Amino acid sequence: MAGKPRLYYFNGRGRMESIRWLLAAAGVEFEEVFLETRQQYEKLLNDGFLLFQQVPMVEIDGMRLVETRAILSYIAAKHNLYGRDIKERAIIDMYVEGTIDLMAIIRVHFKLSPKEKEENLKLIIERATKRYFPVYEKVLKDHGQHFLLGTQFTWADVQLIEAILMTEEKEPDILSEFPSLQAFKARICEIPTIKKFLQPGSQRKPPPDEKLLQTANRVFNR
Ligand code: GSH
Repeated sequence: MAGKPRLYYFNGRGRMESIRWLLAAAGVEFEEVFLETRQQYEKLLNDGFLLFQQVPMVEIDGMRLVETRAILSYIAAKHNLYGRDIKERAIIDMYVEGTIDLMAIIRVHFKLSPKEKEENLKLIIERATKRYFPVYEKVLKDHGQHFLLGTQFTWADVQLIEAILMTEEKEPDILSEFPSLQAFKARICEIPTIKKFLQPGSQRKPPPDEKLLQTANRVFNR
C-alpha cells in the first residue's frame, strides 16, 4: 500500500472531487481505481476495505481511509494546509463547511427534472450570492491579503476555488458583484499546482452526467 495515494471512486466528481483537488493543490501525485461494476464494489466490501460500506475510500500512508471530511483533513494536516494552531483549524473548518454546503446543492443538480433544475438553480444563486460568497468576499477585502487565512495558503482556499468554479459552471456571472473573489480566483488559478490541475488531461473530472448516474446505480444495485 506504500507509494502514491490510491483513490477508489467512480470516474466522476461526486464526493471524491474535493480530495482530488486537495491532493493536486498540495502537489501530490495519486492513482485512481474507478468503480464500474457491482463485482468491484462487492470485492471491496468482502475484503473489509470500506469501513461504512461507502466510498470515497483512499489508501494512503498504510491506511484505508473513508469519510470525505476525515480524508480531507488528514491530507490538509499532512501537507501543512490546515493552519498553525487549533484556532486557525476551527476557522478553516468553518470556511470549508460553507463551501461543502454550497457544493452539495450543486452536486445534485444534474439528477433533477427540468422543473426541479429551475428551482435548484435559483437556490444555488441565492445561497452563493446571499449566504456564502459575501462572507468570503468580506474576509478577503477586510484583510487585503491573498488567501482566506491571510498570507497562508490553506485547504479553505482550495475548497473555495473549487466551489467558485462549480458555481460558475451553473451561473457564469456569479462573481460579478464580488471583486475580491474575482481577484482571488485569478490568483489561485495561477498557483502552479492548481494551474496544472486545471489543464485538460489532468485528473480533474468533468461535470456529472447521466452515464455517471447509471454507473453508480449499477455499482450500488439501485
Ligand atoms: N459520509 C460519507 C462521506 O462523506 O464520505 C458519505 C459517503 C457516501 O454517501 N458515499 C456514497 C456511497 O458509497 C457514494 S458518493 N453510497 C453507497 C451506500 O451508502 O451504500
